[in-house]
Amino acid sequence: MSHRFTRRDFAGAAGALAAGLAIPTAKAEAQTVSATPAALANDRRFPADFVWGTATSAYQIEGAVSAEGRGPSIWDSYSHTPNKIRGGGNGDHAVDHFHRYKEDIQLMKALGAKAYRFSISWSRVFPAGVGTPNPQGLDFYNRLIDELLASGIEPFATLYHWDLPQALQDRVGGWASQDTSKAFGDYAAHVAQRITDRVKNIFTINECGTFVDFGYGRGPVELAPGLKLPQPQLNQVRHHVALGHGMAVQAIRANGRADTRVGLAENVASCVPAIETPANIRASEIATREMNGGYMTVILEGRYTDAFLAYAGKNAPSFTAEELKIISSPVDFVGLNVYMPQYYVVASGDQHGFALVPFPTSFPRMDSDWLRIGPEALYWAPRNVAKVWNVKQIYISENGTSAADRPAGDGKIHDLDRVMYLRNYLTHLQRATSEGIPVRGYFHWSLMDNFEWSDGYEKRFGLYHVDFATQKRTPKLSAEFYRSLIAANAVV
Ligand code: GBH
Repeated sequence: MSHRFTRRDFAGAAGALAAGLAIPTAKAEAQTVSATPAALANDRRFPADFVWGTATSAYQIEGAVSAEGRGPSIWDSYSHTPNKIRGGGNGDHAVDHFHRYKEDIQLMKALGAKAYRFSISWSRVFPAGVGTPNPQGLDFYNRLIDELLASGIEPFATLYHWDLPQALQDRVGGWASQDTSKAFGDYAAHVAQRITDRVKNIFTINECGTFVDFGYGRGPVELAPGLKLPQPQLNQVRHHVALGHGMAVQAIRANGRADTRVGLAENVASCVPAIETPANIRASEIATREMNGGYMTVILEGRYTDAFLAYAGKNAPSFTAEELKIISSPVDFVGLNVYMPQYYVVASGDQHGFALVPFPTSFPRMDSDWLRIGPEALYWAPRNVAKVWNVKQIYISENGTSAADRPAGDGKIHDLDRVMYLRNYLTHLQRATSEGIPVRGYFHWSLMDNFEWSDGYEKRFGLYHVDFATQKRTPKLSAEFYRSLIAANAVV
């Protein structure tokens, strides 16, 4: 029997709102999966050994910025500079993960997640970036790693998620100098010696493309250090970051256990065919290579493309053949951070072989202005990376969304928009794995709400809501969705 809404229902609801009464909402439990038909679940299943996890980064969650000998990073200075961060927040306390890591590991366990991607704060390990290590620095990560393993959760460590030691910024201009690439290699060697007995998967750098462009190219307000370098210097920074990645790969190989696997986590410019015609699909492959020329292409091919160098012209970075060899040291896997389609692509008869279609202003977005909704990016990003570079092991190292999460009258967070986003994106990821595209795992960004860089605490990306005043963690509806999905190993 169906209930037809009448004018009176709407009038009643409006009246209740006007009177300030809460309209009863369904309990979160009742809104989630009851029984997924077996046939449907089979069609929508992921590979049996697919790795489901969550992701975070050090400065965004840890707090405890002066604890146990940690040195300052560029994010401490940047976030304490007036007018850089929405709402004036900083990571001094963040979500206090430094002290609450055990509780947070229980949150992962409750999801049934089997992997966790976290980052190590360089300035905890080397307070001045180089020189004398602070032995207490790695103690925290050792405790975290041991607790994860005891809970049946595989640790995936990222060595650099944007929190450069301030001393390196002050002394050599950060990534503007090759000294920082070398220092990063030394830090990677030090960490590899000490954690690879237990950590088998290491990401070198998180999103070269993002922190270089937004930290060194678009200042004064975007990301630390908040610079706006002229093009030639900016291209040189790019090259030094790619070089730092390569030096770290070599350092990890030389200093870690033989079974250590190394990769990077890049916010790949995902190029999606506007309409799936063979010509547009081919164009999206060409675009993938060209639009990722600064990092993915040089890292996976050992050369800057002709178009990249022609476009840069006299602003091109200076580099040697030896450096290109280091940059392209073989990786074991590629991590892709995929939030949205970066470009919609069509075929073109000109010398580029592709054209970018402009986004209409009405293109839908999530709670962050930049976060365009295009679920098919989670198919096309890994599909094109596997196709263009013959990559054999891919992880989705980040995917997720902000949402305007507010606890309802019943204290629950009914983030239907995040559930909608995830259901659709993961449907496209499942399309990829069902076609044999080698995606091995997925890390949801993020485990819990945290310090969202220049958006401060005003954008929430977590599966768990955090009350920033009390540090209380509460599962959102999306946590329940993700738990069900992991349990079914299928889109539910
Ligand atoms: C990731 O970057 C980060 O790795 C992670 O730390 C972060 O918390 C998460 O995403 C959520 O943002 O305003 O149009 O100029 C995501 C990629 C690229 C998103 C740059 C924000 C700014 C775009 N980011 N972008 S715009």
